[in-house]
Amino acid sequence: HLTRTHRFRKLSMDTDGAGAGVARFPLSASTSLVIQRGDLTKWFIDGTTDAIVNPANERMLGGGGADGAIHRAAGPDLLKACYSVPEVRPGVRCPTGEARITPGFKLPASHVIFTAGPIYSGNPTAADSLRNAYKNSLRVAKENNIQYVAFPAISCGVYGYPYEEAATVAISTIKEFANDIKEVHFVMFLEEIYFVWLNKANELLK
Ligand code: AR6
Repeated sequence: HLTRTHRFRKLSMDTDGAGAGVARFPLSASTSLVIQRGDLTKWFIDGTTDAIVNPANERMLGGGGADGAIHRAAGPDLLKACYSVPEVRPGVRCPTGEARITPGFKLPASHVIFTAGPIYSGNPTAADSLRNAYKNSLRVAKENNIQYVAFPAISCGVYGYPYEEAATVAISTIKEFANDIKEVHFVMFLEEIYFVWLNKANELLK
Protein backbone atom coordinates (compact mmCIF):
# COMPACT_ATOMS: atom_id res chain seq x y z
CA HIS A 1 0.00 0.00 0.00
CA LEU A 2 1.11 3.53 -0.70
CA THR A 3 1.20 5.27 2.62
CA ARG A 4 1.98 8.90 3.17
CA THR A 5 5.40 7.85 4.48
CA HIS A 6 6.08 6.16 1.17
CA ARG A 7 5.05 9.28 -0.67
CA PHE A 8 7.55 11.47 1.11
CA ARG A 9 10.29 8.93 0.62
CA LYS A 10 9.50 8.82 -3.08
CA LEU A 11 9.86 12.57 -3.40
CA SER A 12 13.59 12.20 -2.98
CA MET A 13 14.01 9.41 -5.53
CA ASP A 14 15.60 10.22 -8.84
CA THR A 15 13.53 11.02 -11.89
CA ASP A 16 16.08 10.40 -14.59
CA GLY A 17 14.56 7.12 -15.69
CA ALA A 18 17.67 5.18 -14.75
CA GLY A 19 15.73 2.41 -13.06
CA ALA A 20 14.08 3.86 -9.99
CA GLY A 21 10.65 2.39 -9.30
CA VAL A 22 8.88 5.72 -9.09
CA ALA A 23 9.50 8.83 -11.14
CA ARG A 24 8.06 12.24 -10.37
CA PHE A 25 7.79 15.05 -12.91
CA PRO A 26 6.61 18.51 -11.86
CA LEU A 27 4.01 19.84 -14.31
CA SER A 28 3.53 23.14 -12.45
CA ALA A 29 4.09 24.55 -8.95
CA SER A 30 1.07 22.61 -7.68
CA THR A 31 0.77 19.56 -9.96
CA SER A 32 3.00 16.50 -10.30
CA LEU A 33 2.98 13.55 -12.64
CA VAL A 34 4.11 10.29 -11.03
CA ILE A 35 4.96 7.17 -13.02
CA GLN A 36 5.32 3.89 -11.19
CA ARG A 37 5.00 0.13 -11.47
CA GLY A 38 2.09 -1.37 -9.61
CA ASP A 39 -1.46 -2.60 -9.30
CA LEU A 40 -4.25 -0.02 -9.55
CA THR A 41 -6.49 -2.06 -7.27
CA LYS A 42 -4.03 -1.47 -4.41
CA TRP A 43 -3.35 2.21 -5.07
CA PHE A 44 -4.40 5.04 -2.77
CA ILE A 45 -2.96 8.17 -1.23
CA ASP A 46 -3.38 8.07 2.52
CA GLY A 47 -5.79 10.58 4.02
CA THR A 48 -7.03 12.04 0.74
CA THR A 49 -9.99 11.78 -1.59
CA ASP A 50 -8.60 9.87 -4.52
CA ALA A 51 -9.66 7.96 -7.61
CA ILE A 52 -8.41 5.16 -9.80
CA VAL A 53 -9.42 5.24 -13.45
CA ASN A 54 -11.00 2.05 -14.78
CA PRO A 55 -10.26 1.32 -18.46
CA ALA A 56 -13.75 0.01 -19.06
CA ASN A 57 -16.13 -0.15 -22.01
CA GLU A 58 -19.31 1.59 -23.10
CA ARG A 59 -21.60 -0.88 -21.31
CA MET A 60 -19.84 -0.18 -18.00
CA LEU A 61 -20.83 -3.52 -16.48
CA GLY A 62 -17.44 -5.15 -16.02
CA GLY A 63 -15.11 -7.14 -18.23
CA GLY A 64 -11.59 -8.56 -18.29
CA GLY A 65 -8.21 -6.88 -17.77
CA ALA A 66 -7.97 -4.11 -15.23
CA ASP A 67 -11.77 -3.69 -15.28
CA GLY A 68 -12.24 -7.26 -14.04
CA ALA A 69 -9.57 -6.83 -11.36
CA ILE A 70 -11.15 -3.58 -10.15
CA HIS A 71 -14.60 -5.18 -9.84
CA ARG A 72 -13.16 -8.16 -7.94
CA ALA A 73 -11.32 -5.88 -5.52
CA ALA A 74 -14.21 -3.42 -5.05
CA GLY A 75 -16.81 -6.11 -4.40
CA PRO A 76 -20.33 -6.50 -5.79
CA ASP A 77 -21.52 -3.04 -4.76
CA LEU A 78 -19.47 -1.59 -7.61
CA LEU A 79 -21.53 -3.45 -10.20
CA LYS A 80 -24.72 -2.27 -8.51
CA ALA A 81 -23.47 1.32 -8.73
CA CYS A 82 -22.72 0.79 -12.42
CA TYR A 83 -26.27 -0.39 -13.07
CA SER A 84 -27.55 2.80 -11.47
CA VAL A 85 -25.61 4.97 -13.96
CA PRO A 86 -28.19 5.95 -16.59
CA GLU A 87 -27.94 4.59 -20.11
CA VAL A 88 -27.45 7.30 -22.73
CA ARG A 89 -28.67 4.83 -25.36
CA PRO A 90 -29.53 1.14 -25.06
CA GLY A 91 -26.61 -0.72 -23.48
CA VAL A 92 -24.38 2.39 -23.31
CA ARG A 93 -23.61 4.08 -20.00
CA CYS A 94 -20.24 5.57 -20.86
CA PRO A 95 -19.70 6.38 -24.54
CA THR A 96 -16.15 6.04 -25.85
CA GLY A 97 -14.02 8.96 -24.64
CA GLU A 98 -16.40 9.95 -21.84
CA ALA A 99 -16.11 9.29 -18.09
CA ARG A 100 -18.38 8.44 -15.17
CA ILE A 101 -17.74 8.15 -11.41
CA THR A 102 -18.75 5.79 -8.60
CA PRO A 103 -17.57 5.20 -5.04
CA GLY A 104 -14.64 2.82 -4.55
CA PHE A 105 -16.44 0.50 -2.11
CA LYS A 106 -13.88 -2.06 -0.87
CA LEU A 107 -11.03 -0.56 -2.89
CA PRO A 108 -8.36 1.40 -1.02
CA ALA A 109 -9.10 4.37 -3.33
CA SER A 110 -12.25 6.27 -2.45
CA HIS A 111 -13.60 6.56 -6.01
CA VAL A 112 -13.54 4.85 -9.39
CA ILE A 113 -13.64 6.95 -12.54
CA PHE A 114 -14.82 4.80 -15.45
CA THR A 115 -13.78 5.66 -18.94
CA ALA A 116 -14.09 3.81 -22.23
CA GLY A 117 -10.97 4.06 -24.34
CA PRO A 118 -11.02 3.34 -28.08
CA ILE A 119 -10.47 0.00 -29.75
CA TYR A 120 -7.34 0.72 -31.80
CA SER A 121 -7.55 -1.52 -34.82
CA GLY A 122 -8.87 0.19 -37.97
CA ASN A 123 -10.14 3.15 -35.97
CA PRO A 124 -9.23 6.49 -37.58
CA THR A 125 -10.39 8.49 -34.55
CA ALA A 126 -8.59 6.37 -31.95
CA ALA A 127 -6.16 9.12 -30.94
CA ASP A 128 -8.95 11.68 -30.43
CA SER A 129 -10.96 9.18 -28.39
CA LEU A 130 -7.96 8.27 -26.24
CA ARG A 131 -7.25 11.94 -25.64
CA ASN A 132 -10.90 12.47 -24.64
CA ALA A 133 -10.76 9.51 -22.25
CA TYR A 134 -7.88 11.12 -20.32
CA LYS A 135 -9.31 14.64 -20.57
CA ASN A 136 -12.81 13.69 -19.40
CA SER A 137 -11.46 11.51 -16.58
CA LEU A 138 -9.55 14.53 -15.27
CA ARG A 139 -12.63 16.73 -15.73
CA VAL A 140 -14.79 14.34 -13.68
CA ALA A 141 -12.09 14.26 -10.99
CA LYS A 142 -12.04 18.06 -10.80
CA GLU A 143 -15.85 18.27 -10.71
CA ASN A 144 -15.73 15.98 -7.66
CA ASN A 145 -12.86 17.83 -5.96
CA ILE A 146 -10.54 14.86 -6.34
CA GLN A 147 -6.91 15.94 -6.41
CA TYR A 148 -5.19 12.55 -6.61
CA VAL A 149 -5.90 10.38 -9.65
CA ALA A 150 -4.28 7.16 -10.84
CA PHE A 151 -4.48 5.98 -14.46
CA PRO A 152 -3.55 2.72 -16.13
CA ALA A 153 -2.41 2.62 -19.77
CA ILE A 154 -5.93 3.06 -21.18
CA SER A 155 -6.59 0.91 -24.29
CA CYS A 156 -3.13 -0.75 -24.11
CA GLY A 157 -4.46 -4.20 -23.23
CA VAL A 158 -7.56 -5.81 -24.72
CA TYR A 159 -8.09 -2.75 -26.95
CA GLY A 160 -4.70 -3.14 -28.64
CA TYR A 161 -3.33 0.41 -28.67
CA PRO A 162 0.42 0.51 -29.46
CA TYR A 163 2.28 1.53 -26.31
CA GLU A 164 4.43 4.31 -27.70
CA GLU A 165 1.55 6.03 -29.53
CA ALA A 166 -0.63 5.70 -26.44
CA ALA A 167 2.10 7.19 -24.25
CA THR A 168 2.35 10.26 -26.48
CA VAL A 169 -1.40 10.87 -26.23
CA ALA A 170 -1.55 10.11 -22.50
CA ILE A 171 1.33 12.30 -21.38
CA SER A 172 0.58 15.26 -23.66
CA THR A 173 -3.08 15.25 -22.58
CA ILE A 174 -2.20 15.06 -18.88
CA LYS A 175 0.30 17.89 -19.34
CA GLU A 176 -2.43 20.05 -20.86
CA PHE A 177 -5.34 19.25 -18.51
CA ALA A 178 -3.91 18.30 -15.09
CA ASN A 179 -4.24 21.80 -13.64
CA ASP A 180 -6.15 21.81 -10.32
CA ILE A 181 -5.07 18.21 -9.66
CA LYS A 182 -2.23 17.74 -7.17
CA GLU A 183 -0.95 14.39 -8.39
CA VAL A 184 -1.67 12.40 -11.50
CA HIS A 185 -0.24 8.90 -11.23
CA PHE A 186 0.32 6.32 -13.92
CA VAL A 187 0.30 2.89 -12.28
CA MET A 188 1.77 0.42 -14.74
CA PHE A 189 1.20 -3.26 -14.42
CA LEU A 190 3.68 -4.23 -17.13
CA GLU A 191 7.35 -3.34 -16.91
CA GLU A 192 7.54 -2.75 -20.66
CA ILE A 193 4.77 -0.15 -20.55
CA TYR A 194 6.30 1.48 -17.49
CA PHE A 195 9.52 2.08 -19.40
CA VAL A 196 7.72 3.33 -22.52
CA TRP A 197 5.86 5.87 -20.33
CA LEU A 198 9.03 6.90 -18.50
CA ASN A 199 10.91 7.51 -21.74
CA LYS A 200 8.01 9.47 -23.20
CA ALA A 201 7.70 11.63 -20.08
CA ASN A 202 11.42 12.39 -20.21
CA GLU A 203 11.00 13.37 -23.86
CA LEU A 204 7.84 15.49 -23.52
CA LEU A 205 8.27 17.04 -20.07
CA LYS A 206 11.88 18.14 -20.10
N1 AR6 B 1 -3.40 -2.31 -12.44
C1 AR6 B 1 -2.86 -1.53 -13.41
N2 AR6 B 1 -2.87 -1.88 -14.71
C2 AR6 B 1 -3.47 -3.03 -15.04
C3 AR6 B 1 -4.07 -3.89 -14.10
C4 AR6 B 1 -4.02 -3.49 -12.74
N3 AR6 B 1 -4.56 -4.22 -11.76
N4 AR6 B 1 -4.57 -4.99 -14.78
C5 AR6 B 1 -4.28 -4.80 -16.08
N5 AR6 B 1 -3.61 -3.63 -16.24
P1 AR6 B 1 -7.06 -3.52 -20.28
P2 AR6 B 1 -8.19 -1.79 -22.38
C6 AR6 B 1 -3.10 -2.98 -17.46
O1 AR6 B 1 -7.13 -4.70 -21.17
O2 AR6 B 1 -7.10 -2.15 -23.32
C7 AR6 B 1 -11.81 -5.00 -20.45
O3 AR6 B 1 -12.43 -6.22 -20.75
C8 AR6 B 1 -2.88 -3.85 -18.68
O4 AR6 B 1 -1.64 -4.50 -18.60
O5 AR6 B 1 -7.45 -3.66 -18.86
O6 AR6 B 1 -8.58 -0.34 -22.24
C9 AR6 B 1 -12.83 -3.85 -20.35
O7 AR6 B 1 -14.06 -4.30 -19.82
C10 AR6 B 1 -2.89 -2.80 -19.79
O8 AR6 B 1 -1.60 -2.20 -19.91
O9 AR6 B 1 -7.96 -2.29 -20.86
C11 AR6 B 1 -12.97 -3.41 -21.78
O10 AR6 B 1 -13.91 -4.20 -22.48
C12 AR6 B 1 -3.85 -1.71 -19.26
O11 AR6 B 1 -4.07 -2.04 -17.88
C13 AR6 B 1 -11.59 -3.63 -22.35
O12 AR6 B 1 -10.97 -4.64 -21.55
C14 AR6 B 1 -5.19 -1.67 -19.98
O13 AR6 B 1 -5.56 -2.98 -20.36
C15 AR6 B 1 -10.72 -2.38 -22.26
O14 AR6 B 1 -9.47 -2.63 -22.84
